[in-house]
Amino acid sequence: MKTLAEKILAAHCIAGELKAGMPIEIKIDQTLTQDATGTMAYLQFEAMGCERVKTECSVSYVDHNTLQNDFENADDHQYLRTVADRYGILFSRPGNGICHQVQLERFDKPGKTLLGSDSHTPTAGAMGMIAIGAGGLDVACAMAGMPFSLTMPKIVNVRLIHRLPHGVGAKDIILKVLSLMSVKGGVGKILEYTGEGLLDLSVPERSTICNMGAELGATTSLFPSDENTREFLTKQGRAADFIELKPDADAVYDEVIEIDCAALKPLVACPHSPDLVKPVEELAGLKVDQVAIGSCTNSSFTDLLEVARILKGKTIHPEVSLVISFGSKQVLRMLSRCGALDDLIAAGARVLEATCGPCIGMGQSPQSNGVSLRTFNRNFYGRSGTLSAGIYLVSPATAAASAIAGVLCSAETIDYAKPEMPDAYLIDDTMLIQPSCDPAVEIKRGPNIKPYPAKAPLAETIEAQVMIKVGDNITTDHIMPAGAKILPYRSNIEKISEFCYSQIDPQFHDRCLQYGGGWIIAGENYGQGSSREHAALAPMYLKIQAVIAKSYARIHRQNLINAGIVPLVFERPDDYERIAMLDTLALDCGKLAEGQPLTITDAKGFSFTVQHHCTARELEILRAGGLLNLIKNKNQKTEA
Ligand code: MIC
Ligand code: SF4
Repeated sequence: MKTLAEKILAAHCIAGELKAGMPIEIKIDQTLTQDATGTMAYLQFEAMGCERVKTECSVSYVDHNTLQNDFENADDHQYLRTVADRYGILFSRPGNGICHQVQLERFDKPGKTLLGSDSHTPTAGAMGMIAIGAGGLDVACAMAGMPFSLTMPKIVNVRLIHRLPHGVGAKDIILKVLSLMSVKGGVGKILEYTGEGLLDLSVPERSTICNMGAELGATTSLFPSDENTREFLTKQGRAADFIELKPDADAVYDEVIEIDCAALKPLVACPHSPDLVKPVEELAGLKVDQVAIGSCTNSSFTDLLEVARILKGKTIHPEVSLVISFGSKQVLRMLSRCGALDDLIAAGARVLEATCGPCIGMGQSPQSNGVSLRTFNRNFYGRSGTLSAGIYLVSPATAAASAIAGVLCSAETIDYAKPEMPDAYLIDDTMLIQPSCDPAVEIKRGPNIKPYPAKAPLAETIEAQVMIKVGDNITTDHIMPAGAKILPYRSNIEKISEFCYSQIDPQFHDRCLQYGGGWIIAGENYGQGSSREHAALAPMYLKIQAVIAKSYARIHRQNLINAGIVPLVFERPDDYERIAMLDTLALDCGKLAEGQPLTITDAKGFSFTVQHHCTARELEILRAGGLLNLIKNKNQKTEA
């Protein structure tokens, strides 16, 4: 009676009971990092004093910071290349593609576990593996051979029935799930897909669905490993990696959702949240200024071939700018060989490199008040680089049809053949560098690489002022924005902290310096979105000591703990209303104990109760002033 998630977790469980809500520890087989989170992860890994990585396979990708306006990004690439060579990590060079796409093509294996310092790591769930996003420090620990700690999630069964109609794609399935569950509906859950509808979905299509499970806040999403998986692996020259995996026929799930694919219409997620989903026909006719196709959600060979088939022989609307970024070098070469790249260029597409590009605000910001249709996964406020722009998330077919029409419309009435999986994928691993693992390798640190900031152990009491009060669903893009101006400072916490909260409260940084840090007060689902630990490290650097929120997104809560910032939860959500900016709040940290509520006093003359929900291990991390301190303390004890 086991679900597939339970089977894979049971095979990797090192400690704890696989019962929803209980703390468990699992063995991690594979890790991935990308350049925007990787530099910190490897600095932390180096600080752990290991001779080499202890995983079956660890890959370091360069895909985010590839606009090289100055020395910073190139410095990071050089550090990443040399540190990978030294410690046994495969290095995927810039140009080889977006981490999740390349990982799917070349490394994902059914039945394995993967931990990645990027929130879309669950993309690999398409291959029947448990793939989880985490902060860089957790990934560094996994590379050092430590197990990954998590709370056993609930398992939700999403049953797909019937075939998708023409012009409706995998993206529409996940947008439908988002409309049903919302951006916080997946917190503490694994989504396991079953049903006859999945037989029609190829591994790349499944990866679109798993990818955007991150937008639900889910721990991960998962498909069985079946004949479609065998086909994909065989065509990638990796038939030997295939094993069949599925849930038991009588598996018991905590929740069941059924989606009738045949009844689905093309959908669009409206600004500024991936769950503000409407049917395309409801917004049909909306004038479009930009169309951006690509990202780890929709940049597979078949996705882009579908776009090429819709655009073939046509010219995009004169008032639309169409940009395309490719998932990988494999995708780009295959499109080039079959002539589809020419169809895209002929139609007027502006061809970008195989990286994240506009998805993370690295160029191609839309015009003021512009409407940008994107096949990406996030449309958070400001992420595109233009605060006044509205970003709408759609499928590649809808994006292509709209690029021609100049207004939002679906591809349902366009006559084109949906691409099948190719007979074979083009295998070319020349941009993956095998590490030497030689201790004599010189690790090169340009001036952009600054050390991980130090943090003192938890103080006996926290008595400080409220530095910011924010509402519900605050994303890590609000806390620590990305984009071409800020992303290059990911290896320099002092510098990047200047931009903390800059898009919604430009005074935040200076206020923290003026008052010596303090508290953050927040609403529901605090820290949703990315895995960037910079959204915890920058506040930590600015001496934020604790956050009180109504609830948290999983990865951000863990990153706060790893950074030594106490994540507290209002026992009565109404208390949120009573607290104002600059109130002085006091907490006796000596009272932090497992399962015990805490009392906070507000100098205005009232007190209220908060919970911390921390496990014994998490409390140990907080007391040490963060996970790295705890590891160093333990190492010192063993050496002594
Ligand atoms: C994102 O899509 O927000 C990112 C950039 O890939 C992040 C990681 C980061 O901030 O570096 C993610 O999703 O975790
Ligand atoms: Fe890159 Fe965008 Fe995917 Fe993040 S969501 S990994 S920025 S393509």
